[in-house]
Amino acid sequence: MIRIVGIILQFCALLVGAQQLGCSPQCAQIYHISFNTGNWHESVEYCNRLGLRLAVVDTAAKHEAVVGAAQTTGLQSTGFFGLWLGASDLARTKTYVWHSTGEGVVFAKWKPGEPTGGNEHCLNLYYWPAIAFNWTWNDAPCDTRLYAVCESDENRCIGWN
Ligand SMILES: [Ca+2]
Repeated sequence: MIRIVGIILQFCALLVGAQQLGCSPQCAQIYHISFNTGNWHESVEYCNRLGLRLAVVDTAAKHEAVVGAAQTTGLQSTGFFGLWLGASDLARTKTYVWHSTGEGVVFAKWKPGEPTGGNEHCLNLYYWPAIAFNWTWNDAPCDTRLYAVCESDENRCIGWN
């Protein structure tokens, strides 16, 4: 038994050593941003086709990570950039739920005054400074055409250096 534990510890030490030497791949990507726009349902389907899901952004850290991934595309340079996130209130109006987990939206980064409701039932992230959206959340009509933010189902790495 002691011998087995010793072998496991040696193996772990080798792995740590390899990482320190840069021998093992480093995670470079948690989120995938679509190359084209689509409505909210198309975006759900797009992520699913990749074996991913529309992003569940249930913590401030994940929100910041999504914003960081979006910024690397450079698409915000036009002054307008909208991305679908994985929640809606389509099942019950005014109750936002993360589509792929069934969990209610608790952490939120709504722009003050949002969600406005009406015919707007799908959650998106906007960079649209002309109307005071600075990487903040909005409810939009689900047929609006925006980019998708996809992630793995456990917020795992999907791209390596
Ligand atoms: Ca709205």
